[in-house]
Amino acid sequence: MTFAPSLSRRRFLKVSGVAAGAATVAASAPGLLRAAASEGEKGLRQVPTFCDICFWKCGAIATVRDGKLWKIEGNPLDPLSEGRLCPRGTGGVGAHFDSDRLRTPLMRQGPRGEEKWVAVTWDEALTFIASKMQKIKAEHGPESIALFSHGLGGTFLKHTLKAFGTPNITAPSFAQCRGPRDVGFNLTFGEEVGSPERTDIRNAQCLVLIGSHLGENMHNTQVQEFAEAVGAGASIIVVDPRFSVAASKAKFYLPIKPGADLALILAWMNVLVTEGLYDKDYVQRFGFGFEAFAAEIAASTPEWAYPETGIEPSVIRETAREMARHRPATLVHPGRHATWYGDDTQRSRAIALLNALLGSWGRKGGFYAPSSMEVPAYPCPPYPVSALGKVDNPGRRYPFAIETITTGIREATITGKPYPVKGWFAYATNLMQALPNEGETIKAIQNLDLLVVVDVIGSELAGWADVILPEATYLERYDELNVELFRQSFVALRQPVVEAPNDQKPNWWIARELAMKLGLEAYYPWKDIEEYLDRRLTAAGLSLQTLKKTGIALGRPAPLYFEDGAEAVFPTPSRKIEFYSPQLQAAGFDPVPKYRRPKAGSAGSFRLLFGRAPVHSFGRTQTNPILHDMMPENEVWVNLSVAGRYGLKSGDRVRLKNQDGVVSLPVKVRATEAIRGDCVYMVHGFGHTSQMLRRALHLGASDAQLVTRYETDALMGGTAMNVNFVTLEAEA
Ligand SMILES: Nc1nc2c(c(=O)[nH]1)N[C@H]1C(S)=C(S)[C@@H](COP(=O)(O)OP(=O)(O)OC[C@H]3O[C@@H](n4cnc5c(=O)[nH]c(N)nc54)[C@H](O)[C@@H]3O)O[C@H]1N2
Ligand SMILES: Nc1nc2c(c(=O)[nH]1)N[C@H]1C(S)=C(S)[C@@H](COP(=O)(O)OP(=O)(O)OC[C@H]3O[C@@H](n4cnc5c(=O)[nH]c(N)nc54)[C@H](O)[C@@H]3O)O[C@H]1N2
Ligand code: SF4
Ligand SMILES: [Mo]
Repeated sequence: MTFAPSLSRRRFLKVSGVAAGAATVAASAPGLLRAAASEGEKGLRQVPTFCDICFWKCGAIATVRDGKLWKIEGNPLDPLSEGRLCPRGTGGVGAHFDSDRLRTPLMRQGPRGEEKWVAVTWDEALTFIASKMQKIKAEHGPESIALFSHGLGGTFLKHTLKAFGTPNITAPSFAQCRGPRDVGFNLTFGEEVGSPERTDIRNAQCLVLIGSHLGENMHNTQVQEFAEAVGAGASIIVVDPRFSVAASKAKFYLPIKPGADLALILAWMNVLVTEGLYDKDYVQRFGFGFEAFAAEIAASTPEWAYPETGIEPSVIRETAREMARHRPATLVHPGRHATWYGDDTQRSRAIALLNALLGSWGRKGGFYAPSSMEVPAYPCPPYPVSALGKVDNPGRRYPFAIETITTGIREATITGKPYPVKGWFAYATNLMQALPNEGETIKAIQNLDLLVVVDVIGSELAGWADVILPEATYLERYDELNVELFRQSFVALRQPVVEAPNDQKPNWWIARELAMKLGLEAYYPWKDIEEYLDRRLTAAGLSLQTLKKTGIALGRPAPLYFEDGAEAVFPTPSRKIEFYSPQLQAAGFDPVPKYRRPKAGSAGSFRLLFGRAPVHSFGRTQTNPILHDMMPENEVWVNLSVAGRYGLKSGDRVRLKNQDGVVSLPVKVRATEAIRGDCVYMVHGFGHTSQMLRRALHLGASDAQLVTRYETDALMGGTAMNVNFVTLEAEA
């Protein structure tokens, strides 16, 4: 049993010497020392913790002035933030002050989705939930309850539900996000790129971004390192149908036809191989099946790729040569949100292979070897083993899935097959915006006997709940420790900075109380979270007392690159980098990626694309008063000449109508040359419809609402969402 899920199934690189007592703890952050000195005099208090406005978990220092939360900044000791937070992190204090916060547990009155509630006590809410769970268990087995949980905060609820006996625990970060990438890299190198990604952007001399819109995607370390690389004169190649922030820093900008990336990557590899520009020593030492691979891509010339991609053959050749010139310090970024067109695992595999040709895996300026600290789990009884197994992927229909598939659980909830699912818990995930086709989500919810949502605000999903449990925000609670695989190993503590303003409770308390009501006391041998954290930290040679002061402890540095002694291991079946994949061939898939043209939309329609804005996280920050003020609504990017044809100019409002007749809320047009004419683009997370989100209600449009269609990746069950088309409808 592991109780440190962030380490399971990923390579755990043992750092020599990071046994008890060997971890290095810096005395104190410089900023903290100053603050400690001033405490009392000016009524200032500083508390190190880590951010939760997104899943990057940057180390931070919060300042309380005269008993009130004042500001939050980066913790200079933290290797993720290096002392600087992104704009969302800085605005994170707004989460505490948000007037749209849930204040007390709520139970549904009237039909599901009507958003009529009665306030109840925690004891009433948890007693009701526990008795419903026992009833479902008695009728259908414990597997009949599923948990959707996104992020570190869900650790203890996962623990309670595993102890209850369900194996059906999932997050949208696999099948709706990075799943295809992780599977594609795993099939090729035998390892994943992880989160935070093991990309050595800082040292890259050539950085290739295929849709990875760093600068809008604000994952802190990546953006800071991107800025460093640009400052150091790295050659940047950006491939995106939209002129992104990253594109504005690029030496080469390739405005590709949406969905044609695999054709471009195959053509790049064709150039590297036919011109003999790839890293022959590296491929010879570490590669498997190179000859068969080379034969497969022989026909994928730049001339072949041109009509598919819209990128001139001369540009394809020139950019391939640019990559070769800087290898192995050429990093083709693996991306993160990879669920685009349905061939995503194969596209990700092609990205992995391109990196392999450039010799960048395990090399400086490519992909480093990450390490993590050993922080032993708190000893606990083993979880019961389910006789039925997981519900999401019957018969391993998606043979290469390596995590539980959210949409597989949704499907089982609708069909009752392979067995019925009657209860859902959702922790820190808004499935109405995260999963494609909200109609299917609603259909599944209608089949449930119990839907419990744990959130800080009343999301769209909370609107459909039977019981809503209000959580304390990250600034008001302890959480599980953050131990990650990264370039520098570390352990970080989240601790309360201020008290929760109303009757909100932290997840560890909620999960523990629920376990008590379910008779699962044996799984909570610790009396409270402080005892739990201290025991884990003590076992690692640290203590809660020290971490409360510093927020973070660093492990010993480990070699990052093959040339420095990092072990060149490839845990694939052949123990090599699989240019040709016998695993894929045996399962009936292309052993070398093949391009298939994505389906086009009907005449006069535009492909709907979406992405991030620097000041918002998904659909979770629109009611945060600080971040709301910076960007209250989204816009739809429409190509300037297309807009002209429709008589539209920037600031006009339109509605988007998709291929299935779904019509969006009115949204402002941004008429711009910075996007191709065959697509439109908007920032994800707006167009809220939950009445509980008063500040954000009906502002902007929701991409999720328009994503009624999706293509399922046959290898691993990911749901590709860039397959919807819209027309522009005048706003009356
Ligand atoms: N159409 C469309 N769908 C997408 C995407 C897209 O761009 N477009 N992106 C995909 C990607 S990349 C991902 S990773 C997923 C993300 O999908 P989700 O993980 O579902 O992300 P959010 O939609 O932000 O939902 C997070 C929920 O957590 C709540 N929350 C915030 N803080 C806390 C807290 O401290 N405690 C608790 N209990 N709850 C909290 C928020 O209020 C919000 O309701 O969505 C995927 N789905
Ligand atoms: N500010 C902020 N930052 C975030 C998040 C957030 O919510 N807010 N969420 C985080 C999470 S969980 C994730 S997964 C990442 C997601 O961020 P990324 O992985 O960087 O990007 P995507 O969301 O996949 O893609 C969006 C970009 O791809 C382009 N694009 C669309 N279609 C195509 C295509 O066919 N080909 C190519 N080449 N490009 C295309 C779009 O124009 C856009 O620029 O962001 C992370 N960072
Ligand atoms: S990237 Fe920004 S929002 Fe995410 S954890 Fe770091 S500071 Fe917070
Ligand atoms: Mo994501």
